[in-house]
Amino acid sequence: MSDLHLVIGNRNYSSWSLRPWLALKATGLPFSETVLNLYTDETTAWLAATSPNRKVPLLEVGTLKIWDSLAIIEYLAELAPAAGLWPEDATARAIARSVSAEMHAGFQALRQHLGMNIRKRFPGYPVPAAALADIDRVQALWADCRARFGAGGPFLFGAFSAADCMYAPVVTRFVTYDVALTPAAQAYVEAMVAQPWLAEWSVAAEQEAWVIEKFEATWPA
Ligand SMILES: N[C@@H](CCC(=O)N[C@@H](CS)C(=O)NCC(=O)O)C(=O)O
Repeated sequence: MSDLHLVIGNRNYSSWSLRPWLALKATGLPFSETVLNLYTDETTAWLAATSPNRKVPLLEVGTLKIWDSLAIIEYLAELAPAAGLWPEDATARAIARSVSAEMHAGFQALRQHLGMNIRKRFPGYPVPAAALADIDRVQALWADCRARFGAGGPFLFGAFSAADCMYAPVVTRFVTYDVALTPAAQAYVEAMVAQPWLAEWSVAAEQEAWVIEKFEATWPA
């Protein structure tokens, strides 16, 4: 097998980068990485020359380039089936794929109004009304996954899975913006915050020196 090389963006802000990075960690396979400071002229030019969709994440496997977070996770699930990125049970797997696709395609208001910013804390953040429906839906689907499939562990499908990779940046947003959660959702957030790979990423995000002003929320001033 060729070497795995993952190109990602700023750990503090790049939610799409976090997802496949967690999945790569879950495979246990060795990999190298390039971390880019996004939205600089240099990075934009580099991505235009290197990444088919001009974005991160990008997984390079020899000459093969795989772009898009979910496509990378699917590739890794096939490459390392023993990692159990998708649940073994067919019903659980179908729901895990559904909630992952829903995350990938949706929750625009949540993503717009509560941008990932792992370093920041906004106690009592006034969540814009537009994002509340997304937050309710996230909590409902988390509760459904936990109730139906979560008996074997603290994650959405019990053991850590691709669905947790997909929702990890929502977990960090809920922490950053001090979002009031149901007890069940709060318990899941705490399990994820304690998850060693997400904790490792968060420490690296804290230590990252790059600042992207347009992603720095201005509330409170
Ligand atoms: N649908 C893509 C979204 C990727 C994406 O939007 N990446 C952002 C960073 S989180 C990016 O590369 N932005 C850099 C740019 O547009 O120049 C995925 O799931 O991977």
